[in-house]
Amino acid sequence: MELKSFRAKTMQEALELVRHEFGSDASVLHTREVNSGVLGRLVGGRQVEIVASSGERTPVESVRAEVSEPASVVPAVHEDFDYRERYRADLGAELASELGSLRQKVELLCESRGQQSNDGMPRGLFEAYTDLIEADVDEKTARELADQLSELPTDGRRTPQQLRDLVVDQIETTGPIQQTPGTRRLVALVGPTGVGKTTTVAKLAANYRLREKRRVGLITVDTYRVAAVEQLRTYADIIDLPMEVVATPREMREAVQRMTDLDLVLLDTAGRSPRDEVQIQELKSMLGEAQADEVHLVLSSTAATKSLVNTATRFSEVGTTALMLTKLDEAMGLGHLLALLRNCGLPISYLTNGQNVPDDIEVADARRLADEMLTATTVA
Ligand SMILES: Nc1nc2c(ncn2[C@@H]2O[C@H](COP(=O)(O)OP(=O)(O)OP(=O)(O)O)[C@@H](O)[C@H]2O)c(=O)[nH]1
Ligand SMILES: [Mg+2]
Repeated sequence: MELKSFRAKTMQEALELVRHEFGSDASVLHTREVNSGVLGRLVGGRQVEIVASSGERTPVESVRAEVSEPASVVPAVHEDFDYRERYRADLGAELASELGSLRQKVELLCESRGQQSNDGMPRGLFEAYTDLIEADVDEKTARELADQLSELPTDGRRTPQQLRDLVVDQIETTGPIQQTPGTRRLVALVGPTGVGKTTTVAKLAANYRLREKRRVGLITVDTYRVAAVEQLRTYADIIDLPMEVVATPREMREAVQRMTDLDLVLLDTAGRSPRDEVQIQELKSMLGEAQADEVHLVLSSTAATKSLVNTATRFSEVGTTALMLTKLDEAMGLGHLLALLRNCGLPISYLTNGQNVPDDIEVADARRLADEMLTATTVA
């Protein structure tokens, strides 16, 4: 007597194979469904296996053409044949064939996607994408930049320089405040509380007065916070600058009038909550009275991307014209700022990187900032 297993997609086909091999008097010893797991179905599709012999046990014709029960662990021993041994060998062969088939399918899948790798991203770009993510750039921005990178001509491989240049392209800068001697320029700093507006006003004032020898004046509308006026007055006294404190739109008009002869007037404002519409409108009307030439939105680079973008949107109502980023020295990586720069529509004017007046400020430079952004910071 001969014993053999037959596999096919359907029971009918498997039986046909048995019939072909052993004739119509073949006996069916066992039937089972193979590749019945999710993985098995994905890889090889569902199959039916019949173990049959040429002897007489269950005639082929009496087997129902469907699989009813899952395979028993060890089928009944048939006469003197060591069926368990055979079954173990079959199982090993089956696993090996499934793994081989799986490997083949994965390879085919990769090939069919050509140059594509993770999530449809061309292979050469995947490295750039992960570099951006590591630099704390948000997922959406990283993907968009990778897409933009894919449109650039390449000799087959992407260089870090290409990515850097692309990031540089996203950063628009204003250069320093342009002050023409004999023409007064009025520059206001606005933003949320505690971001460094007053300190930055002091840094700018000191630099324009002491280094550029300009006639600089200060105006503050921050009468909300108890020590705010004194904070700015201390700087005004040290640098020897005229300073005005205004509380109403009329006072603002008069103060601006009194400072017509100066080269540069810096206007410090109270920290406003971007969520408070009344405060934003108050600020807007004050700036309207001042007729500011430039309104710089001051934001701390330590804030999260979403909050930065939302804040910039709210403050756009007051007529912001540029962006100042403070506290770069405290930020753990700067990549998150990229989304802000791409979305707020404002060019960057200055960056500040410490508390020291007047030294810790620099005119924003796109290349330097891009380098800083792409330097991933690892927090221990
Ligand atoms: N590390 C660091 N600290 C800064 C920087 N700029 C300002 N600060 C500090 O941030 C704190 C707040 O600064 P202010 O200039 O008072 O901030 P502000 O925006 O005027 O605050 P409000 O007027 O209350 O809205 C102070 O302790 C500053 O010394 C910076 O670039 N780096
Ligand atoms: Mg202040």
